[in-house]
Amino acid sequence: GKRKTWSWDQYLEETKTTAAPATLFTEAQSFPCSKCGFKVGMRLEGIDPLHPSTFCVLSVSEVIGYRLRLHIDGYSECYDFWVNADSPDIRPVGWCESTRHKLHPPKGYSESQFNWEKYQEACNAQAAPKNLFKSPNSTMSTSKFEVGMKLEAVDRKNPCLVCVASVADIVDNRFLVHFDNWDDSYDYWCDASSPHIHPVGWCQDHGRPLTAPQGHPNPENFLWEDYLQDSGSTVVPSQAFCMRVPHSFQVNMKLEAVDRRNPMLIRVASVSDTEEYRVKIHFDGWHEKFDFWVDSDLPDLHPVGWCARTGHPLEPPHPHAGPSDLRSS
Ligand code: MLY
Repeated sequence: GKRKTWSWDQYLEETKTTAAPATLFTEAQSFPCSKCGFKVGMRLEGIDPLHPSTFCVLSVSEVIGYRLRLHIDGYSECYDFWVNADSPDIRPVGWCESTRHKLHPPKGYSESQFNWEKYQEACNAQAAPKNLFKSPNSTMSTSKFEVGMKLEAVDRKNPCLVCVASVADIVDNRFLVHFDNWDDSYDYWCDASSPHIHPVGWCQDHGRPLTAPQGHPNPENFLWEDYLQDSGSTVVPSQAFCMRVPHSFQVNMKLEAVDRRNPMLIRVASVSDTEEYRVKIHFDGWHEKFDFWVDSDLPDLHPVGWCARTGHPLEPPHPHAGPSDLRSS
């Protein structure tokens, strides 16, 4: 049959629903104010999503609208990942050297052997121009955070656990939370307003269990005082924490969201449930068993119209018998 072009206006009217107001979204989720200048083949440096403490050599593999598929040079395509063009997780060639971060070389190169100039020559590749990268906005300060300081943090892979953690790195307004004696796969970058981080003593004050470092001799009776003394470390001062206010998304509000099973796709979506700092995302027309919880500031959520504005295809609601079929004629 003939297929009319899908439109948000018509869909909102037919379903008698409303778009989540653009003001509810963070800057990283909102309409970008510049075009994406990245081109396939350009090289850059950036955070490996599976190892957030590691910066690696990346190439742009695909550009769709304002989004990039990035490839970790020398590794399988199965590790490719998508970011928005203004992601703080990507940096120009030479950034690691100038900020004294270790750069993880492409597979097959040793760290001492790797040299960007020679590598670019060998690959006949261009470095992504510096002006394509978002310049850091210094709205929130990390000045009270120092590498090595201790805190209590939610393990986002096991969100019911609040654990002994350290500040492992600081870049611009963000720092890397690392869980003591665990590998870096649990690490995450956040800023001082994150609801997932707390000062030392928070669990005790709130009557909640604190997960001790891995291998702690007496995890049931972990004592900060002893641990700080034994490790010779200090704590993040409590004034450094400035937890943001809860989001204002409401159930049934519509938005555009990246499909996490196939992250090249952005779908028509709804908020199906809320918590203070999280929203449950439902893909319209799909079974609710595919709904999932995310932090409300996830950069993969966008206001209605984001795809049209940035030149990205938008996947309309899954067509089955439902309100969206009313429009077929
Ligand atoms: N069941 C998981 C729990 C890991 C928790 C790690 N956190 C504390 C950083 C496991 O043992 O792998």
